[in-house]
Amino acid sequence: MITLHHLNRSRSLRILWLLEEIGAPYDFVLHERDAKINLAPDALRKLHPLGKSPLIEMDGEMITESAAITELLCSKYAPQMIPGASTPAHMRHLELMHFAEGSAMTPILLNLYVGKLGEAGAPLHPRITAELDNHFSYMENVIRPSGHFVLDDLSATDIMLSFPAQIAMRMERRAAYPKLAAFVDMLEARPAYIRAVEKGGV
Ligand SMILES: N[C@@H](CCC(=O)N[C@@H](CS)C(=O)NCC(=O)O)C(=O)O
Repeated sequence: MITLHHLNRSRSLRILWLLEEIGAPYDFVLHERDAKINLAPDALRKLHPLGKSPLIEMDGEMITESAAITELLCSKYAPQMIPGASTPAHMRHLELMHFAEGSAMTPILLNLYVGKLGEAGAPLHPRITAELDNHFSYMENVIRPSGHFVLDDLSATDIMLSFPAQIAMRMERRAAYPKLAAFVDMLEARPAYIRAVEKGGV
């Protein structure tokens, strides 16, 4: 049995979406961000020292990190969402699974935090904006003609890259990255994604 500890308005939505896609049985526990400081409640830290979401409980283990969770859930319940070992698609899968949190999120988070500095952060913004576009344009250029990242159907990397792609759209880059925009439109129209939003909020 799987339990998802979900934080509202967070990267955990992609795990909730994945669980809905693969049809695995799971329990859902909603944790609400603090209304004033917007951080996770203490309840999450009591479950895991990092106090972050997504957090899943599976086979008696508490597991964090979206990419690890995605890989584990796909391996067990939807192996067709991971390209076969030793294929070029599998190499791209590995690269993009790590890229999502290890690279694409860096300028996104810098933009968020430096934005809070107001004028004091202004000298950093040209570099941050250049790096945002560096990462978004890489994503735009590796999307396949099918509109997915490594396979011609939904895969684990699509789940992981959904979050930075949605942020690109929120940053008003729809016209700059039309393939990313189509990817976001495609995933947000999927019945499993709609069910995830109904359950966990955006
Ligand atoms: N690299 C981690 C990031 C996890 C993470 O930072 N989650 C955020 C939500 S998007 C969180 O729990 N923030 C609450 C807090 O820091 O209090 C992953 O992909 O799972």
